[in-house]
Amino acid sequence: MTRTLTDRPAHTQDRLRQDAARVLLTNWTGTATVPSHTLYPHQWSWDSAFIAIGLRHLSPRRAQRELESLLGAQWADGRIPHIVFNPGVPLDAYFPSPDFWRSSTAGRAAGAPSSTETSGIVQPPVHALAAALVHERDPETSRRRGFLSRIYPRLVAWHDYLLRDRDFTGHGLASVVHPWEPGMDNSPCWDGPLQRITPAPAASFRRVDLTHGDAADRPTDLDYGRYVRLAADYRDHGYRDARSPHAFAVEDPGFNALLIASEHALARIAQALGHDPRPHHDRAEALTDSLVRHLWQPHAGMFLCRDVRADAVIEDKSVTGLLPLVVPSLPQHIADTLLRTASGDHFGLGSTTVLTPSYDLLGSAFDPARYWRGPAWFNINWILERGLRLHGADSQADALRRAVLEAAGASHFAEYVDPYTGEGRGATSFSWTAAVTIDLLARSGEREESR
Ligand code: 9WN
Repeated sequence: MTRTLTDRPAHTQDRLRQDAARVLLTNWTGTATVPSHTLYPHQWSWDSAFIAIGLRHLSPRRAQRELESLLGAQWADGRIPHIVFNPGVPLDAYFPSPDFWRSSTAGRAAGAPSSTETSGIVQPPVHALAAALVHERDPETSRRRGFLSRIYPRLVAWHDYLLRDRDFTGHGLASVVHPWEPGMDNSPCWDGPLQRITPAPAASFRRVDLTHGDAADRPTDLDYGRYVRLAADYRDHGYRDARSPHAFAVEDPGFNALLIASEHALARIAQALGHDPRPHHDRAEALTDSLVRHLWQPHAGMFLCRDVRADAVIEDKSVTGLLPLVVPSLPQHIADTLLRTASGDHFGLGSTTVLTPSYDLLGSAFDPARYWRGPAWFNINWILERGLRLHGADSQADALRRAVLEAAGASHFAEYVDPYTGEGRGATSFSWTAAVTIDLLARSGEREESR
């Protein structure tokens, strides 16, 4: 049997925890944590949620501030922007920069803040889950600071925005309107819908990501041109969903599964505040029914994305279709099938892969190195570890936890890794990799807190 990190003496785990803590300390800016000082020098939405989940073990207060600073940039319509820009960072440090998004002017009618620059799109709604976990780690500090009472109405407004302004089909699910919104930018799932988008001319923008990242790992220029076109179109329609053409619109199972997990977390938050949790449970159950009715695909053995504009299923198997494992009241036969698919030939969990890949190992677009087209990501594997445990697959969850810790330490907290070898790719000292490491170490050998 291979010796794994958690079989080693405790000081190895202590060392890993210290190293991970150092990453979060170094990436802290005073109000928030950057994903990476080189590649992503601002605050990112779902990154901050995962970061808070790790930070809660180091400093519950700082974990609360991480979420509070993100929510401080929330728009009046309820959206949480995917980037909150740090005014102290030069414009040319990241593209698209604040002068591209122009949120405070172009987004004024949609309720963008006037004194903070942000992007205009969103990322997966992991925030209520993070807030509940942060509170539950240290309820005393949380109560003293009034953390939940301040954050709860904002989280409710966030979910309301998604289900009010982003339900384009009437299915009761939120759609994403840009490949950056589900957080899996370059997934082969978007190749079909993106074909319809005329790319912005290459000379009209300058990519900064290639200064820090390897071109072979990053999205192509053609894809970037399309990302820019979609974001510019949204901006030019004032970021108002009812008025925007949204040439790209997709119902993504992972995005909606995280919304469900977060709606259940809102119920826990409501309960802690002495409010009625039932409306949140009811909404979570209604969302679960819609997710199953519209995105479950028995022929694939998993959930698949839906191209809203083409009114068609996207047949690519992406790890997003396994993320509903994190939904508590999934019908048993669906949970069982998902567990089989995760460990089968397409994802190889516990057999051919070290960590769950982002995309189908057998898919023709599979690439173990290129962004979201195959590599394994640590936040995604953290979600799956949770989902496995939730559905009683404890030994698989334990094995995945050990594998995440091993790969995180060996890769110096890489942004993502080759799913077969665990070899690190992208940035190192990446914040959410360090954060989920700290969380999984803290939970090793203990029973999970309430979900
Ligand atoms: C665009 C920050 C973000 C993550 C995303 C990841 C990548 C940005 C980019 O980095 O996206 O948002 O420039 O590629 O795909 O999931 O939140 O870590």
